[in-house]
Amino acid sequence: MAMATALLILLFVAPAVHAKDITVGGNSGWDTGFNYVNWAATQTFSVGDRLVFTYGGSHSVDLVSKSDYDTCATSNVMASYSDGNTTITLNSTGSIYFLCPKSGHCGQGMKLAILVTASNTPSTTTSSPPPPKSPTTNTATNTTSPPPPSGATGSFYNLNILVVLASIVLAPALVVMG
Ligand SMILES: *[C@@H]1O[C@H](CO)[C@@H](O)[C@H](O)[C@H]1NC(C)=O
Ligand SMILES: *[C@@H]1O[C@H](CO)[C@@H](O)[C@H](O)[C@H]1NC(C)=O
Ligand SMILES: *[C@@H]1O[C@H](CO)[C@@H](O)[C@H](O)[C@H]1NC(C)=O
Ligand SMILES: [Cu+2]
Repeated sequence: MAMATALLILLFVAPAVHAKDITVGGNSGWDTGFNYVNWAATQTFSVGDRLVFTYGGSHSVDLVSKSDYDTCATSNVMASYSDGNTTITLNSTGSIYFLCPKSGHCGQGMKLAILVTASNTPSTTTSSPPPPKSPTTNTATNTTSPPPPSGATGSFYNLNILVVLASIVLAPALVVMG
């Protein structure tokens, strides 16, 4: 019961810690007159997080190469957005670069470089272990099935060892209790 509760709590908490939405520039959004280098240094970006760019009609968001980022060029634009509320899912680790292609804006600091790191939250492997194989499933579906393979014999053997160990550990306790 305690085990089940612990698992439930894990499953409940994990998604909250997992992916997060990060509004670029915080309350300032995506605009001129803001230092995105300083801002990015205060954030952590992990795979699965989402960048949200919020901006008015006088701005856009271009996903660019490092050299374009460095020189405020738009010769290598990989994606371009101008909907005013652009959500970018960070799919992979490594650096990713954005800039505003509107005239002069990038030069005024409207550019963003971030380093995406691997998600360091507990993965699904820890929160949901695969259910143990049940040796009864084979026999239930086919009454004429051959004896279970050696794997099942092994687990039966292990079970016996467990029972023996349990009796060794529990016997003195039972004596004390009795
Ligand atoms: C912007 O997009 C995000 C996520 O896609 C959404 O949650 C939010 O409501 C949107 N905001 C506006 C003003 O449309
Ligand atoms: C992340 O993957 C989604 C779905 O495949 C895709 O639409 C999106 O463009 C990707 N994000 C980046 C930054 O490449
Ligand atoms: C039951 O197992 C036997 C022996 O492996 C097999 O020949 C037979 O086809 C199986 N029957 C069904 C319904 O799976
Ligand atoms: Cu702009």
